[in-house]
Amino acid sequence: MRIDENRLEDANKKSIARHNEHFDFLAGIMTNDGHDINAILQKLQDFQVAIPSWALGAGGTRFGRFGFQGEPANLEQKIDDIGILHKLTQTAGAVSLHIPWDVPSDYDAIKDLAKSHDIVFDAVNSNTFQDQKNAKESYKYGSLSNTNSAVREQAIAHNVDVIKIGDRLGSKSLTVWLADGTNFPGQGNFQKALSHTEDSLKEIYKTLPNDWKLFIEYKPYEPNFYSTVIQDWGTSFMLANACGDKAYTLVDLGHHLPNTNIEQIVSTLMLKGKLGGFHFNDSKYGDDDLTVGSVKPYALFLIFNALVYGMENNPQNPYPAWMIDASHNVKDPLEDLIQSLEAIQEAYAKALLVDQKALTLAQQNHDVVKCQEILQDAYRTDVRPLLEKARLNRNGAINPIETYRTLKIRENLIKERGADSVASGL
Ligand code: RM4
Ligand code: MN
Ligand code: MN
Repeated sequence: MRIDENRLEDANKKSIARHNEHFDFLAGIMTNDGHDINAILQKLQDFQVAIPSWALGAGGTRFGRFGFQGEPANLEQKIDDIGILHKLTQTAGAVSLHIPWDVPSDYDAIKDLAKSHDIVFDAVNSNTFQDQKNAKESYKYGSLSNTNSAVREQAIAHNVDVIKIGDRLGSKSLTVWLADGTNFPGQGNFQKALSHTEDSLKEIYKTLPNDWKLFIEYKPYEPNFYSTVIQDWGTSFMLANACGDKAYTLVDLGHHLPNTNIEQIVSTLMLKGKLGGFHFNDSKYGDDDLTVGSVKPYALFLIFNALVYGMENNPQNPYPAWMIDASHNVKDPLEDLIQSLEAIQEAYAKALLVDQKALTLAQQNHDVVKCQEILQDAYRTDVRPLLEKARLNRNGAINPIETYRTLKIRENLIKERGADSVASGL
């Protein structure tokens, strides 16, 4: 299904007076404070986040899965869902495919469909954490790190295939996330596992087209609980350096032990020009994959503050690839994604309000109180009217969730696809 322009406009008409009032008030304050509103709006409008093809249905846990009705049953329908998100929010202009969960059957058709929704193909993701039907070798004891060279070769070949698939779609990057690790002390040899992984990544890297990037994701634990081969940003950074200039670290917000200072990691990577990709989500305990900004919005703002600083001061770091990597157990996936997109834009807008000059001065003067005041002044600003304006400027919805509900989108999807359609993914 597609959103009818006229109905979207009607929905906006109902909120426009309220929006104008709020926007004018905020614009007045911002102008007095010396901010260039149009420049900030342009940055918000340009900020596009990829939606993972595996996040449009119910996620579930290892204890169970509670489906949603009207889930997208194939790649075409997934792209249609992202089209709905993009139409409403104007910030979801990309899709990130997980292979083999979402292998296109007709490449031209899928490219045309994405184009018709104004969606581009972002990073492609390989999967060597599950055994596929008829696979010769098993990943039970690891993939790129496996002690058995036949398994490593199969995993390398899969990544090479994923690059080829992505290339046909116009993707420019491959994300590698490994489940490799051990569950028990003594089960594996740390040094051998790391060396094998490095060698395997180098093999994959060799086949990367010149204008592509390799993103190496890290995660401290899960599915293995004693050790993970690429456990932290340092290991990922080391492997990226070993591979070469086109290899980068990918930060997934949920892939850190509790209380890790992620903004400092972001800063270090950008200083070294090695922050390639970013997976947004939120968590309380681990890789919880919750809605962005739902648990720790201030931490998200501090991370964005580091990202904005890096984007403005680190030309050595390429523009990062942004993606939401979340899972939906109890919310309608589309509503959950709208909330995540809103939280991302909100944190970004607030970070753009930080008075960088004043902050530098306060830091130089060791005025710790002032430093905190500057950050929190930006954080406490209600930037929602700015987000509304950015969406309106691109013909999106003033209030995406409300519009989603007014237009009865889920009800329509259920009518179209039925109550028992199931999306592929985890
Ligand atoms: C992992 C990781 C990867 C994602 C898989 C599905 O925890 O975050 O990015 O590809 O989940
Ligand atoms: Mn991830
Ligand atoms: Mn994850």
